[in-house]
This record gives sequence, C-alpha cells and structure tokens, in this order.
Amino acid sequence: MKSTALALLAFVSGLPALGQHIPDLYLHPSTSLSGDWNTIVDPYESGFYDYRWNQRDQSKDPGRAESFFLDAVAKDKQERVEYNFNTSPTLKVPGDWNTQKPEFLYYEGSMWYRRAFDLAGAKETERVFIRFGAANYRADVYLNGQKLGTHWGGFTPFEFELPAKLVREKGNSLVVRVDNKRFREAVPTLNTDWWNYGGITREVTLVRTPMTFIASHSLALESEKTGAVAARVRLSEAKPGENITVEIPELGISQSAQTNADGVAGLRFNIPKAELWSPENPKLYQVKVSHGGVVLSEKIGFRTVRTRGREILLNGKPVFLRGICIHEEFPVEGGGRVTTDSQRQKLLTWAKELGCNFVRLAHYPHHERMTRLADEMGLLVWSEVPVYWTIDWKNEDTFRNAQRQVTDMVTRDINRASIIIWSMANETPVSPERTKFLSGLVNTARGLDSTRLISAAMEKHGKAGAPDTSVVEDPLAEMLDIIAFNQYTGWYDGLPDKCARVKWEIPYQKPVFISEFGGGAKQGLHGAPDERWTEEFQADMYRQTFPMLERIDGFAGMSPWILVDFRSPKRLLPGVQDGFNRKGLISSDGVKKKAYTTLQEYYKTKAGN
Ligand code: GCB
Repeated sequence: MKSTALALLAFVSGLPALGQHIPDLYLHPSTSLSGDWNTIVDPYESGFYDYRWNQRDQSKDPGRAESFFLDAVAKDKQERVEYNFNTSPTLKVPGDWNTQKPEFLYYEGSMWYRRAFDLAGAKETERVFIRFGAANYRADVYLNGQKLGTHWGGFTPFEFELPAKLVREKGNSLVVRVDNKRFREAVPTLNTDWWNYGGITREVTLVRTPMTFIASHSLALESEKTGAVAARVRLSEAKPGENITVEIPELGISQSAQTNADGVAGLRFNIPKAELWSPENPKLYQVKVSHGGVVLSEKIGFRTVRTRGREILLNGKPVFLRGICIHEEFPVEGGGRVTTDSQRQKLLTWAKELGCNFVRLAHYPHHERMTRLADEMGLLVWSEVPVYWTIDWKNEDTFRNAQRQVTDMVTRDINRASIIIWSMANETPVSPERTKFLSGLVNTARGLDSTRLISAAMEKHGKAGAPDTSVVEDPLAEMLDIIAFNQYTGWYDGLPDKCARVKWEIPYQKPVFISEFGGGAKQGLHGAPDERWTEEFQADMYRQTFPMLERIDGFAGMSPWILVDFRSPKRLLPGVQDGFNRKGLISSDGVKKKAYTTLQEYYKTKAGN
C-alpha cells in the first residue's frame, strides 16, 4: 500500500449499499434455524422444471403436483401430489450433504430443503430477514410458496427480507433448493482440487431489525503512531440526520455523529493508549455501535498493516509470515465441511502449535467464525475468493459473480484485525483477458478497503534454456502489494534435490510470499527419504525447500500446502490417496506426520524475525 491518505479515501467509500449483502445482520438479534430439515433429492430437477424444461416457479400456474417449492400435501385421497416433505428424510443444517449419508458422497445436483417455523410476536414496526451463512452453490429460496430470490456462490452470506404480507405467525414453510452442479461460467468453475460439498453448509437464521437499522459499520486504525481511528456506520435507509453513537468503553470512547443524505455517519477519534492487536497480543476491545436504542456489539482489534519496500509491516514493524494453508474441512468426525466452533478451534490450534502466526484460508472465504476466532487466538489471515485455475475470463456475468464474492468477503470481515491480505485468485494462467478480469477484482477490493494488502497466488515458470532458474513474471504483479506464488519444486517439478540448484528471478521490489509448496505423504507409510508418498519423503522435501526459499530476495513469509489432508475427487491412487489430497501435515484421521515437526522446528528458528 502506497500512502495512508489514499488508503483512507478508498476505505471511506467501502461500505456496501443495500441490495448487496447486509453485513450487520450477523449482529442483530436472531433465531437459529439450525437442525434437521426435511429434504428431497432431485437429480432430474422435477420439482424445478416441468417436462418441457420450463422453470416451474416462473409459471403462472405451477401446479401443486410437482412444484416442490409449494410444499403441498395431498388434500384428500384423490389429489395427485408427487412429493411430500413431511415424510421425507432429513439432513442437518448447517452441513454438507455428501458426508451425512453414504449415498450422497458423490452427489452433485439439486436438493430441496424444507423447514417449518413460527414467527410469534412479529411486530409491524420491525423487519424480518432470512440469513444464510452460505449454501453451495446456487440457492433458490421460497417462503410459503412465493419465491424470495436466488443466490449464486458457495461461500459468502446472503439474505432475503420476508415480506410482511407473506409471513405468518405459525406454520411458515421455508423451502430452499440448493444446486451444486459445477459449470464452466461459475466461480469456481468446473475444475478444482477440492470436493464440491453441496448443501446449506452454514447457519440459517431469522433476523429481526427495526424498520431502519444499522446495516454495516467499520472501524480502522489509520496510524499506529497517533492512534487515529476512522469509523463509518451505514443505515439500511438513506436517512439524513439520524444519530449514531460509537463507544469503546475500555478506552473511554463515546462519540456521536449524524448520518448524511446517504444514511452514512463518519466519525474520527484517537485511541493513543490502545494496545495494538498482534499475534503476540491479540487484544480486542468491545465496540458498541448504536442507533435508535439498538446497540450492536462486537470485539474489534486495532492494528495497521502496510508494506515498505520488500517488508511487510505490522504496527510499523517488520513481520515474517509463518503460515500454513487450511481448507474448510475437518478430518475425523465424519469429515466434510467444518460445522462447529470446536472444529475451527482445533484447526487453528494445530496451526498455533506448529508455530504459525499466519494462516492462508484457502480457496474461498471461510466461515465468519473462523476469522473471529483468528482475531481471538492471534493469527494473521489471508482470505481469498474461489477464482481458481481456469475461470471463464471473457464472461461478464462470471466477472460480476466474482466481483460480488469479493465484495461480500470484504464487507463481511471488514472489522477483523486478523485479516491482513485479501487474495483475488489462485494459480490463474496469464492472458490479457485474465489480467483484465483480475485487475477489476483488485480495484473492487481496494475501493472497498485499502487498509489491507491485496495479493493473489500466482505461478512461477521455468526460464527457457535455464531449467534451474525459476521466474515469477506476471503483469498482475504490478497491481499487487505482495508477490505471492505457489511453487512445487521437488514434487511436480523435479525431485527435492532440485531445491539446492534453483535460482530465482523475481523482478519486483515488493515482499515475496510463497503461498504454497508441499508434497503428498500417506500417514504411517515409512521408507527412505527418496520414496514418494512416505512421511520421510515429505519431511525431507520440506527440509530441502527452506534454504531454497531463504535465497529469495524479499522472502517475507510462506504458507505450505496444507495443514490437513482433504478430500479431492482428483486424487485416486489406491491405498495412498483414496480420494484425498495427501499433502497435509496432519492426516485425514487427525494424526500428525513427520513433516509437521520439520516445519515446527523451522518456524522456531524464524520466530525471532
Ligand atoms: C495447487 C493448488 C491447490 C492444490 C495443490 C496440489 O497449486 O492451489 O489447490 O490442491 O496445488 O495439491 O496440487
């Protein structure tokens, strides 16, 4: 990041307008709809399309017999209704369907979810929203037979307002069709190296708000020296003259301001005595934001991050990022998508024990509790969108989808001190179309928040005629704050002894971050260090990689691939992979491999940096 003044200007505009995801619904009072939902698996999409493949929910007369979103039950013994949620099996929400029932392990397609709920005591003076933490990938949402809307994208929150006329005190029917079929124009696209877990994978809540309510707020420390904080609060309506108060009781801060014509209030104050947040001291302050008697409260840490030449500065001091990559997947306990705080805590504790001060949350925005726990536990975070490998770069809808995912990621987590890097992509092939697409995302992220660093996991290439020279050259690099790239010397590129020969050409005066390296090992498989798939091979590869990375000018950190083995349908070697990417330092049974200790020892030596 170049200048703080510029950074601040961009930051100030960085609050979402309504119509986009409303971040603060997460903090308003809510009722959980977690639990068992009745489900109908619908591989031929009979509940969604008629026999001419017309979308039933667009028909004036969709017919009760097959339109699953109507949640109908035969009135008498004569009526033909070809489904029944009441007598259908259940799936847990939140949760992926693949690991809940053996018959769904490989299922990619359409699944209908139905949950009945009451809404006792709803007042005319309040609004009710249904909020989804995430559903993968497409969700069509219906209340009492009426469509509320559609959302695309598997890892970001979304919500719909429940129309007052439609909602009942008792017996509401909420039907959600979730479809995780992969397609070329999607983000991510057809091809990934992770399991395409389908389902309502994060919590669903009913959120009640006043008619006008706090939609988003952000507080950012501008300078570690002065303790100057810029705060912005946006109301749900463009109402001027509304009183907003921001309080940090522990620091004796209580500041009020009036909203402008856009319903936005800006405040500035100084907290020179505040303890700055860092991995060593993850100090969080209770912050209260209020409007019209409603107080939203959350814990926020204050820190600055910027670059200086080839260094990353946290609170003005150089920091080396001792990282590890993590997928949002938990070993043991049935596997699959993480659903509980104790699983999240365990993943982050493994990272801490490894000696990490940093985690790369790959390859999509993880659950909001993950970044909140990182705040509490003192782990710096790289957060990314699933713009992975070969996206449909020329497609404008694909770009808008990716842009929306960037927006929803940034605005959801704008107050997380742990997050220092927003990443726009992973291993995307260089071309003019791709660079234009990614530049658009970089500009979007910076426009929303330039108090953080922007990067992307790029690739390295061999130099023509010089097989031992690795080059990082990518026009995208000019736009990024950190030169990050994945490299697999010793695994996809030669054997580990190649590491000793590699020379690096990285022509950018910016910090260099190795966003991935690694190799596969089956936990419990032992042998000589040159025997692939053994724990010894993996550990030796790590050992040979460290000095190679040390030779890189501006080497500012790394996040090896990966903390835990994870499911991937691309990884099929029987007896070794069996459907898992085995590059984890911990197995899919939760057992540490030798390389875990190898990295742990290296991080001990780096901890003083
Ligand atoms: C990569 C990808 C990651 C893969 C990994 C691998 O470069 O970014 O998603 O899982 O390599 O194991 O090949």
